[in-house]
Amino acid sequence: MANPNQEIKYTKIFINNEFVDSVSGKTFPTINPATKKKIADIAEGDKADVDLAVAAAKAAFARGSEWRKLDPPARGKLILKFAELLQRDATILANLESLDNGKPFGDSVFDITCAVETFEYYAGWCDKYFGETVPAPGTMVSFTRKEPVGVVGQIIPWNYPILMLAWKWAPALAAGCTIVLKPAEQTPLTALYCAALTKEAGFPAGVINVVPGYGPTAGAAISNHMEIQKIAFTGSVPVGKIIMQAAATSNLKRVTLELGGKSPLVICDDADLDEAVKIAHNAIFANHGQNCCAGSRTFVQENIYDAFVAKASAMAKARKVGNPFEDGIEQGPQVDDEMYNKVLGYIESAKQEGAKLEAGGKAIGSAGYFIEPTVFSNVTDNMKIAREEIFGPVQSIFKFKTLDEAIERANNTIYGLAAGIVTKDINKALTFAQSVNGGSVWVNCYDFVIPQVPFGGFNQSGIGRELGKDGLEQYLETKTITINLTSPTN
Ligand code: TXE
Repeated sequence: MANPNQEIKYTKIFINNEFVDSVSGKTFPTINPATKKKIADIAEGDKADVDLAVAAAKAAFARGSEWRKLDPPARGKLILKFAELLQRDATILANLESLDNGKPFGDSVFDITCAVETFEYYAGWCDKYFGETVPAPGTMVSFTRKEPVGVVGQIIPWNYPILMLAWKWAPALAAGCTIVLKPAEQTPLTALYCAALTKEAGFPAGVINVVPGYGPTAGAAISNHMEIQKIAFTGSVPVGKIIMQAAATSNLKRVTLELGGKSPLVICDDADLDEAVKIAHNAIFANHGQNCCAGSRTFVQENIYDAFVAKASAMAKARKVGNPFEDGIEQGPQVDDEMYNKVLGYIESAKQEGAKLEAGGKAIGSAGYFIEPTVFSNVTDNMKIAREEIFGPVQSIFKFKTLDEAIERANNTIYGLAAGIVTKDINKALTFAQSVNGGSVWVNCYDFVIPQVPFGGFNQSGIGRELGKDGLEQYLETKTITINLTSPTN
């Protein structure tokens, strides 16, 4: 049952299977965005704590350690055991997620289900990735072997706290790496709870470490660390660039980045209008618009434009916004005052630049960070809301004439995370899918993300892929072994 009074059990840094205070003794508050009230004080990790966590992860990864000696099928079973515990405590975790992040309780339950599925999927990979035998001349025999990259640093955002943790931990553990994770400062609660569950599942000490704290301190200590071999980051483009620079100037650690987007969703005039309106609504308003692959540029063909705008506005006006723990609520508050002010700023800029406000457009009350589901029509390509990631509940509707024009405008962005098209014409669908710059393209659907399929961005939306086999490979090194036999093999 949804319970806003969920007990907060874990507030400290998790290193070597123990919860400890920060070396500095400092803490930071985590805030409930629905009430602006403090939920708990959390131990604030910094460089000294990251150093301890990396030392623990390094020891856990040492040759001959319990973790390194664990057979691949046993590693898979351990990951499955952890998935079972996540499922057992799904309600507790969903309460913590909704308290910390503000998303409706039902959405939190869904995220936890997706997290469980991600661990189950990668548990199966532990004993199923192979090297290759390579044709070599004469007496030479060459083959490759996949090995874990080692100690990995992972920095995650606040929009899908437990799901982003799952996307990071599951492939890293399947590959046999050890982990130092920093959750976002806005949402540390579920990561700390998950840390406790890894101990209960039986992961050896040091395999998984969680250091809550701020980006420029704890985050920077991870990205600059000389003994972390890979960093995986999800967050903003500017921080992605800082992390890549830090990786380059420290020890050339491997880098994967999952950054922002300005994803186009194209609605053709042959589409079923009601279905198209629904797909476009969910594409932008899911998770309060705080979604890296949000369909934040809705392109609608000219002869259905007015009808689409009318229906999309009606749907936005009907969206239920309120207390995330109440039944039937579809949208809670934005995550914090910074995002709240940022989104309201974008709404103001759209009004000033001449977009037509069709729905919403302002904050709701002042008790929490609530913003009305907002729709703008007559949005043009040069407006600020057309170019920058808003990360809030703001639908921007553009008008187009031909598919070629829509494709060109869809690609006119620094990003390239995702794209969608709604049409009954397979030719249009495939032409679009093959021409648009985006790591995921959805036809007659949107946001279909499952553990089996790779996810990630073109251009400044990131580097590398998460999920699927591609996601696993980011945590593996290829080693080539060559043997000179005493006599030719053929
Ligand atoms: O992101 P940050 P913020 C986008 C979205 C949003 C904007 C800003 O457009 O409006 O980013 O959000 C850590 N070294 N996305 O400020 O700062 C930080 O502590 C190392 C898209 O929340 O990138 C947190 O753990 N780490 C997105 C994480 O980076 C640093 C999800 C993300 O924070 C750091 C979230 C530093 N110098 C926001 N500075 C997506 N791709 O889904 C911060 N961090």
